[in-house]
Amino acid sequence: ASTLAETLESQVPAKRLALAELKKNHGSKVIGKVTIDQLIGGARGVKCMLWETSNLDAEEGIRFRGLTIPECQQVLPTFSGKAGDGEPLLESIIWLLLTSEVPTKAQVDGLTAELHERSSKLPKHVVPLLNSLPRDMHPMTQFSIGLNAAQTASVFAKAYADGVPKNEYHKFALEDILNVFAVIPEIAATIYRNVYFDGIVKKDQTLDYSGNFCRMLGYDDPSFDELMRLYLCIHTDHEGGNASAHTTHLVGSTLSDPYLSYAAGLNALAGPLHGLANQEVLKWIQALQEKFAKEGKEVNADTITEFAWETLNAKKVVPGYGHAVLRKTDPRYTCQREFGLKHMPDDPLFKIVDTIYSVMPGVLKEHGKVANPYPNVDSHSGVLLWHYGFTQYQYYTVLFGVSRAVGGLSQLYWDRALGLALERPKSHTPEWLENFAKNN
Ligand code: AMX
Repeated sequence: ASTLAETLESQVPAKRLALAELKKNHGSKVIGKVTIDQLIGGARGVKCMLWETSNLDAEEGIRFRGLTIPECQQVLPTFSGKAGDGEPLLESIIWLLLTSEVPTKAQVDGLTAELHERSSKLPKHVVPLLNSLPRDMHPMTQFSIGLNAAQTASVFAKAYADGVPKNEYHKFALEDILNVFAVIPEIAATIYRNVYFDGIVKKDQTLDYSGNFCRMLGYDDPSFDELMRLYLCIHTDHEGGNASAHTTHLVGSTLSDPYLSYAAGLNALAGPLHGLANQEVLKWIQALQEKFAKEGKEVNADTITEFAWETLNAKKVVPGYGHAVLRKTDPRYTCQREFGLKHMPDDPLFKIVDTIYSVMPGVLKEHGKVANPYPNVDSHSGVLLWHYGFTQYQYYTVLFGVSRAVGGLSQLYWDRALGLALERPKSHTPEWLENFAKNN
């Protein structure tokens, strides 16, 4: 089997069997308990979701199908064709997340060509609809509207309406999933070009997915292409519990099609405690620069510390720091820092981010509230984009959204292939909890 669809189809029977056996032989085993704290506190740490594509360790960070980010950088095909020579191609990560196998360059090239071909499946009404939206509507709102509007092309929804049997759902889901991957760069680029430029989107399908996306956005710099490859790879997946992935999975469990499921995920990503944090980081740094420029002070460890305390004392969060699961520096932060050291060591904004990193964990530890005082992915992504002239930070979360589609929807394939159930946890009223607490 060498195409993506064939590779996946060949894996489905064994996976189904393994899950059925697990359920039959061990279904009643207890893997955790839930406290009232957890019920009130956003279900932190509650084990209640199956997730194939990646796993997040509090100390070590993310592994995509068992591979750390540095391992992915070593083994996955790159633009030059040689593993380890540059950043992995997004198509390699798509293959890895979906199949759990490291693809060959030929397989990746085949997928690139397939996605370019599928990009013509963007329904004709979507770009005119995007063109009609107000320029001051947030780019994430536009993205969500664009993807929802593209849903008219869903083959899953049509197959369901036509009465396709349940054990075939995944085949139609895969069609939609690959089509979503293929059409979102045009939706995203149209929004960028409309809001900030002339609305014209130019493609170059001789390039890979990320390179072509950069041309569509209007960038033509091989070093920026590499950044986009890295950016799109590391934001794909962060196990199942994060809000965008979980929302996609939840909505998909109602048999809503992949377009509608991921559009819901985008709305979750648009929240400031989640994906929007990357724009908030840039806003925070700009406010800091502005304040100290007015006061005639330079931005250094002392002034950054002062500004951090101002933020905390105003009961606001320091964007880009903290995490619901991680308890160490996010490896997605580290690999972006390494990219910065390699490509822009003297960039002033890069240096500010580095200085923030040198003081913020100490400040947050002293503050004493935060479970994780270290930076997350969003702390770094904006400044790298800024270096290449991509300064429209209100747009940054859209790039995150292009990438997160890959994780959320790769899992959605397996949700349907494994026949996972409608998600429906149990809620309790405060009265029930109080009563329970009295008697236990
Ligand atoms: N600055 C200030 N206070 C913070 C903080 C930060 N960066 N991170 C957490 N806290 C506060 C919380 O608001 C909470 O305060 P409360 O008790 O008054 O409600 C307290 O510390 C304990 O929270 P926690 O257990 O450390 O974090 P959490 O699991 O509840 O939330 C997260 C995790 C990411 C939402 C939080 O750290 C945060 O708001 N960070 C800033 C926003 C951000 O960077 N988000 C991006 C995360 C990555 C992503 O999804 N893209």
